[in-house]
Amino acid sequence: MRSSTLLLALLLAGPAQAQTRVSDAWVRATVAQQLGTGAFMRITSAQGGRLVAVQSPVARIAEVHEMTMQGDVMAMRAIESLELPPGKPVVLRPGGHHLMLMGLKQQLKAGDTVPLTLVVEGREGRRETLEVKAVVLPLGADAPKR
Ligand SMILES: [Cu+2]
Repeated sequence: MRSSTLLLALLLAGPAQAQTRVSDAWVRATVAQQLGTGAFMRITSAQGGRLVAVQSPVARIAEVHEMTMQGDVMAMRAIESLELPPGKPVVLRPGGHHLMLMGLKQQLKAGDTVPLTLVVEGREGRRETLEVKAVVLPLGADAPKR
């Protein structure tokens, strides 16, 4: 009994738990001198959680953004966290929730790969770190063709 409890604890604590999955990650290409762009993807959290932090080596600042109406104008703003309901994919896409990369250190060209680190806080406050490789798609891209 005791050893199986320990084993379960190790399994739950191990890096292989991967309760959250990211797919179809992409970043919109930039032109020279452009300082910000969006990153988009599908996130599925098996047990539910919240996306609480984002980082990328290509950007000085990375935030989770939502779109809101301010009068007649669509605007975006940073949010503290993004709710990930259990088992239900959350799609980040142009015009909706997205990750904002700001203070870009380099131009992002179509075909490049951008590393992103996502931190998801699960129930009981346990944090999961996801390393994501996002492909850079051309400026006019809307979503990856599958
Ligand atoms: Cu934004």
